[in-house]
Amino acid sequence: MNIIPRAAVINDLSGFGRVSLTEAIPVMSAMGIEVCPLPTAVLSTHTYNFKNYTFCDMTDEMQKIIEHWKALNLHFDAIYSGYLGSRNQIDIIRRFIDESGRDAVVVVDPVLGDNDLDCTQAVYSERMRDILGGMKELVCAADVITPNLTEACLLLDEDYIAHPLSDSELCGMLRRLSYLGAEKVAITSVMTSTGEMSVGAYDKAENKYYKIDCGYVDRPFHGTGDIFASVLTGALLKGESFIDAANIAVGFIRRAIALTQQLGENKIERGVIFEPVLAPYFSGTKSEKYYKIING
Ligand code: PXL
Repeated sequence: MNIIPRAAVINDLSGFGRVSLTEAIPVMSAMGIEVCPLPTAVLSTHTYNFKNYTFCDMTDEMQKIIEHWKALNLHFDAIYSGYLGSRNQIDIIRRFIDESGRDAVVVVDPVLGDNDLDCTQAVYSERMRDILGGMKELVCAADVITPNLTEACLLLDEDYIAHPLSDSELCGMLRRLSYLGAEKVAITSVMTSTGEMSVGAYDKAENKYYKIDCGYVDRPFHGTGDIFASVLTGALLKGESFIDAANIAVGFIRRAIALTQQLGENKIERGVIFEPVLAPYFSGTKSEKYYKIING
């Protein structure tokens, strides 16, 4: 461990729209983590609902950044990846993990899309099929994975589940994802049969399955998956257990969503207003307990 836990955070930098690095850096820094960003692309906005966004691919730079970090002999306590734009980038990150991730916690947020619609696109576009193939390999190298429900179905080659999930369906899906290799699995954006939006979590070592209640969410909010994975990684680095780290992440998102609704931010592509929540949240406030064991 470094004095301040250090994380290599591999994600895109989207100028407007609150996703990826513009969430990971402030959130994890506020948690007391040293964030070393490895940008996969630089965009004017994220790609959801915006037209004519700019996109600068950073693949060549990524390789150079990694080489320089290697020369500096940097030690990372976590390697955390999000949006990767090509199969080539996935291979670069896979090598980076193999070479420098020996005692780092490896968190892979397998960003592939959201909602059934995106799922369909992901299966039919050749580029996305390539990325999906790469992601399936990358998740094998992870200690922790955080797919949303769409991504979970894609990784498992299963049809998207449009109906609310029963606890046993959720547990089955968590278990099947864990067979891909990661010890700890969280599935976000799960509508459960009891009506609440939830995160499902499974810790293989403990053999316990959890459902974390995200409260009432009246529409999809953009960028919450990135916040979830960022807070989770930060909390793991601060020594929290997996379930407590996931619970802290859900608690933070619940507050950001509540504030976003209260302030009337009504464009889903702008993401959730998290900035005013950030400082007080991480200065000693205790998170409420939103989870319960649903198996094990
Ligand atoms: O939040 C996922 C994400 C990350 N990066 C970019 C995106 C999206 C989702 O749309 O467009 C560039």
